[in-house]
Amino acid sequence: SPRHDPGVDLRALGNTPQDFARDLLSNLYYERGTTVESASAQDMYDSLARTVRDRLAERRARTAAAHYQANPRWLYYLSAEYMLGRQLEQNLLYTGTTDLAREAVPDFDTTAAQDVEPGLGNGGLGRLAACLLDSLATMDLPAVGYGIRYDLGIFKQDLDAGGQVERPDDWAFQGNPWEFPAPDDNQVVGFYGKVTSVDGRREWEPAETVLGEPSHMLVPGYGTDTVNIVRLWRARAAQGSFDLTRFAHGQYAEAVADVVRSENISKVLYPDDSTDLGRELRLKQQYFLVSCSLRDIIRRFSFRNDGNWDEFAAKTTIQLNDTHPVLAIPELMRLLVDEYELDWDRAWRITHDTFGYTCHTLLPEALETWPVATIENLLPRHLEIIYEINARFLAEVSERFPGDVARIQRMSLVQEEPERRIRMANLAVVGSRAVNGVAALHSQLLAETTLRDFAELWPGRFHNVTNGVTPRRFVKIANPALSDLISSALGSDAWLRDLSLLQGLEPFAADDAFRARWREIKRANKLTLGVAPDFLTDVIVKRFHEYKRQLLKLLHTITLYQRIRAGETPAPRTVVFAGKAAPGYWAVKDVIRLINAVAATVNNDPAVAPYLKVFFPANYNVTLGQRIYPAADLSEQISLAGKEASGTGNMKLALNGAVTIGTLDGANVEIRDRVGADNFFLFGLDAAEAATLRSSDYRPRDYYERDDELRAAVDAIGDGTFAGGDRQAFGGVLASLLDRDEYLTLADFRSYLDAQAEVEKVWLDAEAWTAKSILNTARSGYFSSDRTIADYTRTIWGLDPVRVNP
Ligand code: DL6
Repeated sequence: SPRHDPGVDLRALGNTPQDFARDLLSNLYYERGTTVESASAQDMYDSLARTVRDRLAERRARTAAAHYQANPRWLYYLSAEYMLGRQLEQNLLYTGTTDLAREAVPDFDTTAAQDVEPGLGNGGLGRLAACLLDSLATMDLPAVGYGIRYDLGIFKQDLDAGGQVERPDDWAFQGNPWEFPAPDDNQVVGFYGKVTSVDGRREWEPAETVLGEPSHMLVPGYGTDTVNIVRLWRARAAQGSFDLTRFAHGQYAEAVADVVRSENISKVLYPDDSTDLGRELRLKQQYFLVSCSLRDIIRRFSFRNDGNWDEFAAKTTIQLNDTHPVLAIPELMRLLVDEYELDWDRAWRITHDTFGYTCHTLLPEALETWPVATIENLLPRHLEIIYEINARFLAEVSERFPGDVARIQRMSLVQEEPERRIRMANLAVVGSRAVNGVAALHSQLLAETTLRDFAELWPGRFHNVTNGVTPRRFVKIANPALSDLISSALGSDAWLRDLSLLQGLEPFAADDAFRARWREIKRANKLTLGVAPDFLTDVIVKRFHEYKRQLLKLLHTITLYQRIRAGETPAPRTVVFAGKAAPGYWAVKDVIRLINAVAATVNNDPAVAPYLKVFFPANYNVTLGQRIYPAADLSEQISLAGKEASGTGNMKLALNGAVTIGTLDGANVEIRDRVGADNFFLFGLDAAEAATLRSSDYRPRDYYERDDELRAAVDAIGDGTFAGGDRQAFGGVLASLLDRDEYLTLADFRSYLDAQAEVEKVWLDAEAWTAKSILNTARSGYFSSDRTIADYTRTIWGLDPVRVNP
């Protein structure tokens, strides 16, 4: 029977200034129990958020009704990470209530500043997930994102004496008004225990159970009434876990031990995995996400399709965002075979037809593996199922490649040496009907290197879907002045839903007045960021990793510094570094310390001040990114070719009119193809050359000895110039550069400096630079996540839009 009463008009909320102000007051009175006069900034923020949220909730109800009616094929996106970014400004924009809110709220800016970004992810992978959800809703596609509601998101980065210090990110400490808890949709998740045979069937009796309690946040589409959801699971101890007897005996810690153990599962994003317990906790998180989500997916399916399993894969497509949720494959098999009693072959057909897997890396060390012993202990039945999948799979490989033992060993789901481990990427490929990389080069290299054996076995299974970013958040919200200029040039804001329309800006690259206005906006954005408005703003903002080569940028910065000290007068520039390093990744934490040491020296040298500044704002996150991209002139995408899967910062920067200096890596290749070689500063080895050099007898010291400027820059790191004379301070960085240089920084140094000389030449011709900047924006429409979703829908998901009745 219909759950939505057609007699009730939920749209009574209305959008006049009076309606909006009334609802705001009502939330202030009835939800916060306060008045305008005594409201704190938090009270006002919470009430405003609820007022906006209620408008989305009404659309959500209509979306749910439309979905119920259509009984469509669904996409379920499983991801351990979502970097959602701040919600208030987005939701004001999507409900068209920004002006109403500014009018109704006494001090809007203070109120809006209370909005906290839920940092439930690390970097590109998590932000991509958020962009894809935005585009799915915008394109009216029925989708649910599933994830974990970590109590503590990605750590907050502080800089202490230039070094990274991690502080907990208690993002929901003040509550999260955007969230709807649904405690009665909870799921029970088991761990440990034993497997027995009962009437010829395997039965898992977990020794420990935990509740997964969902809440959801709304994911509105832009320019449409569709509002999808992202459902986040939080671990709770079963009711009655509190030990009253122990508490009565004063054993307070023991009294809550079970509660704490259960709830630790969703306590932090990526618990430290340097201990066995930490590693087990990560695996627990992965299974927790998968188990809760699959049961929820089956519940949703059964509700409309009456347990007709042959329809399951037709109605359900599940995308695995990297390997973190790959346990979903054996878990679905377990549910189908053990709980719903389907035979293995039928269960396997359904499972295989349901899953798609996106790989986000080329680094072999980033492909997850789990010790067999850990899985056996935590998930004994899943290990049996993985073995059975493996046995059947290897039989297929042997049949295709008889006697090819080496191939069988490479492809096996079980790595034997030096320790028996389960290879999650292999499991993902075997259990999915489609596998994709995230940029053309990445997908090509996956098929040629990392996943080559699989691509040979099943060439039709491999696809490319180049990443994209949402122009709503990263242009419209981040850069309102530029957005207005674009809309007035194009005659409408339709480009926000069809980013290919940006092409219409091309002729404006030759329009003097337009270029002047473009520059004015960039200048104002620099002032907002707090950097010198007339300096070239040169930005490298991303996670810290050796392959991303922040160190190459730093060597260039040191060279500029030394040239200025020697009397040269280069074009003034601010080098902006921002990003976090994994807490245990000491090699790059040293690089952060070194950058800040260089910054202190450079920024305190009056002779250098007119030409060079180094700026390292702490705690790079979505919010800070939204301030940096609009201010950038030069986008640094300088990873060693063949290492960056795609990158998405490169897209956000190009869309905001930054010109890229980059290697032929990841999506840089496609950016260059689209914006044109004349509007991109290319340097460095390509992927094939880099692979050849790495596998040869590469000697970084040869480069160091041959190049005077390189030697001077490296020597300055070693001679204490940036460490008050302490020669040991950066010894680790120095040794890694001169002795190993795994990512060929020294090999690419000279070519990089040549490209930077070209940058400077063009920059000094402001009109020529601005034309390139405009053409970068005009030709980057392809990098909308709407296009990414269109590609997924066409090649992998096969979804149809469901329109929501107005
Ligand atoms: O696909 C999103 C994003 C890419 O843009 C980055 O190039 C890639 O490094 C990142 N991958 C990861 C996962 N693992 N590793 N390494 O974060 O995905």
